[in-house]
Formats: sequence, C-alpha cells, structure tokens
Amino acid sequence: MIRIDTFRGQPVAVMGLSRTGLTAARALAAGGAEVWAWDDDDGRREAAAGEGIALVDLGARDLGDAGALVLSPGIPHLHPEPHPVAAKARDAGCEIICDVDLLARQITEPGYVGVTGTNGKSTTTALIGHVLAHAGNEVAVGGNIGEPVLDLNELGPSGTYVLELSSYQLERVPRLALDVAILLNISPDHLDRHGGMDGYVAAKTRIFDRTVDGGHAIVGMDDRYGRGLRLDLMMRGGVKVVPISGNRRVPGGVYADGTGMLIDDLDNGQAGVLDLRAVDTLPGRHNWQNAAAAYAAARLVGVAAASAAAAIQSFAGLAHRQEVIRRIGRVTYVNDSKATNLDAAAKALASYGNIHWIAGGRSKEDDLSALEALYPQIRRAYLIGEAASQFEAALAGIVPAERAGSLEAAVGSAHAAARESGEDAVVLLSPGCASFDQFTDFEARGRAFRVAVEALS
Ligand code: UMA
Repeated sequence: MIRIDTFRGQPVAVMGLSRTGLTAARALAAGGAEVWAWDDDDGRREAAAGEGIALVDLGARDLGDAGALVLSPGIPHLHPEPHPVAAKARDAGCEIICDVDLLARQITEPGYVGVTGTNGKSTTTALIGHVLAHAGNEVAVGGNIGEPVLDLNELGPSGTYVLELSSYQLERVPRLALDVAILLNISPDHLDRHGGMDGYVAAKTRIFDRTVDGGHAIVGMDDRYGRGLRLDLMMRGGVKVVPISGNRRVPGGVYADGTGMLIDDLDNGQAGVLDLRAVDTLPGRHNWQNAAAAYAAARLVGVAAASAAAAIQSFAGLAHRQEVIRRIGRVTYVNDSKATNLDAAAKALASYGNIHWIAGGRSKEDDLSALEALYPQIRRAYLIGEAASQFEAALAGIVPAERAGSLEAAVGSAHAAARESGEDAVVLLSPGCASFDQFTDFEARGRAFRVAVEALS
C-alpha cells in the first residue's frame, strides 16, 4: 500500500468504501490524516469499521474543513444527479478527487502513462505493462483495470505507473501529470453519468488536460472523435501528438497496414516491426490499434523497437476479452463477456467468420443498426436475457436466431449447430449488453460461459 501523507493532520472525507474507497481510507490514515469515511451501504460501513476505519456520517457533517472529498468513481457528482455528499462538498468549496489524484500528489518522480477510451483500455494498459516489464523496466499497472492505484508498489524515480483511467476518474484527477496520455477511441457509453455524448467526450478528452508540457498525446485515428481531436491538440500545442491506427497509414505515428503489419513511423521511417496476424491474443483490427498504442507508448518511454515487438508477441491476453477458452474439432469457443456495448461486440464480430453468436443481456442502446454490416459473418444467433426480443426483432429475416433463455442453454445450442455445420466456426459470447439482468457482473457471465464450454463433450 502507498501511504498518503500530503494531508497529515487534516480531515479528509472518503465517500464510498468499496475497492478504491477502502484503500484511500487506509492510505490516508497511515499518512496521518483524520479520515471521515462513509458509505450508504450498512454492510460496507460495518466492514470498514471492523478494520478500524473511522466512520463519520458525511450527510450530517459540514465539509468546509475537509482537505478534500475522495469520492469513489461509481458515485456521481454531476449526472444523472449529484450524490448529496458531493453536492454538499461542492457548495462548501471542498475539492472532489479520487484515489488516482491521491497517488499523483504523493508520488511525483516516476513516469505516468494513462490510458482511456471506450473500448480496449484494459487490454492496452496490460499490454503496455507487459512490454515495459519485458524490457526490464520497473512498472506498476492499475486503476480502472481493477487494481486500486493505492494498492500498487511505490516505484523509484525511473519506474512507470501505467494507469487505466475511466471517464469517471478523469473528472476527479486535478493533480495528475501524465508523460504519455492515450485516447484509444470514443463511442457512446455511460451517457447517463455525463449528461449525454458531449459530456462523455469532454470527460474522455480531459486526459490531455492532464498531460505535462512536452508530453505525448497518443490518439486513435479510427473514429471521428479521435481524428477531430488530433487537429485540436495540434492547434493547441504543448503536447506532441502521435496518431495510431489499426487500419490506415498515419504518418508520424504507429499503425497496422492493410496486411496486419505493425509499422513504426515515429521517426518517419515506415519500418515494419511485427506481423500482428501471428499474435493470437490480439485478434481483429481494434486489437491492432491497441497494439499500436502500446508499442508507441513503450517506444516513447525508451523501450527499443525490437524489444517492444518481441514483447507484444508474448502477450498472454486478458480474461473475458476475446479469450479463447477451448477448441473442439473445428470449433473455437471465445469468451468476450467484457463486450457490454454494441461497439465492442461489433469489433469482435468483425474479427471472425462463421460465427455462432451468443448475445443479449440488459440493453444499453435502442438502435442495433451499427451491427448490420456484420450480419454476413453470423451463421446463427442465440439470444439471452432481457434484450432477447430487441435483438430478435433487429435480426429478423436476415440472421437465423433463437431465444435461448439462459447462457448455458445458448452454449449447448450453439455447440450443437457449430459442430453439425462441419465447417471451421466460432462460438462467440460477445453480448453487446450489460450483464446485470442475469449475473452480478461481466466477469461472472464470462466465468459461466467458461464452465458451460468446459462441460461440453
Ligand atoms: N456507493 C454509495 N452511494 C452511492 C453509490 C455507491 O455509498 O450512491 C458506494 C457503494 O455502496 C460501494 C461504493 O460506493 O461501496 C462503490 O464504489 P465504486 O463503484 O466506485 O467501486 P470501486 O470498487 O471503488 O471500483 C472502482 C471502479 N468502479 C467504477 O468505476 C464503477 C472500478 O471500475 C475500478 O476497477 C476500481 O475502482 C479500481 O480502480 C469498474 C467499472 O465498472 C471495473 N468501471 C467502469 C467501466 O469500466 O466501464 C467505468
């Protein structure tokens, strides 16, 4: 754990006592701050009190004296409506931050690489960590990827923190100073939390306000937001802009060409460094863009080209993200449970042919038309959860589909049909929906898929 002593002797309010809140409360108390911790959930409060964290009902306390309010990322301070404690802090002039800001205040010497984007953040973050570690660098990986940043090791001056940053966290990191900031892509997500698309784009692009003067801004060119932003950043100055792409040539950047060759053009040399088609754990052009981002970031923090390319080849991949679970005969079973929005599902669908697609859950979007161009890849769809009828209506007359009900039943039907087809096929769980109607989270859904696939004979 990293001790935070920048608030020694001062009260600091901590609202939300799950992963980030608990680590923040512990780190602040260890550094001599007076912690006022609270959570709306009785069980969370009891667990915190059980380990000696001091509880203070923040709804009943004047926050004017508090050094800051550390507000967990999942608790809104603006939309759909501010949590009462956040509103109170704002009215009292108390700064609202998150655990990442505490880290940035405390540990300033190591390098910082931040990764955001609607999709691909975790894969890219983990890949950068892998490439830096492979090159012998001291590195710690955390943030939205699941590891609270204050649980990471304290790094020396030559080390690098590689942080996955959500739109929620980016609204609460006024002290963060990134040497390399990466925005992979933007498509609609979390719109309720940001008051619509403009608010979401603004939160994401804040990553470049948190980049040091002379630092690097790596920007994905494969969607219109990234392309527009690159021009804005170049006009604004202060950072060096590095474009990346999974499907087009971007002069001065890093990209995959039409054949999947990763091209390093950082020094305008257009050097082919790696055939990405040979990297099983990074299938599809979206992953090629993730690889381009990771390669560029590694090069910018001093890793040699050959070392970065070799490390990408040995990347093990992440669970629940186009994770190959098993091959039975000519059928491959792929767990992409993390695809909780349509854009992510589209990317997986574009990566394979002859797909037996398991989709559905709790829908986030009304309009499925963005997937239409990919329907020819799908042999049959097996629909689960609340969104089954919405997906059935969208696919009607184009893609054969059945309501499978449960995930287990969907795996059984998809397995039977894929085997019977006699062709190379993929059974793909890439739901395009949240999991909360049938599972506690996308990880539980992915684990259920694995169990069902492993039970197949
Ligand atoms: N709570 C209240 N009042 C409320 C709402 C919540 O007291 O009105 C309390 C809950 O009872 C709970 C706590 O707040 O105790 C939950 O806080 P949290 O949701 O921020 O959970 P953490 O465990 O701290 O997890 C957070 C991130 N969660 C969110 O952004 C929602 C995790 O990202 C992240 O991995 C973790 O910090 C470590 O950095 C998850 C996520 O879903 C994976 N992220 C979104 C995404 O990727 O799309 C942004």
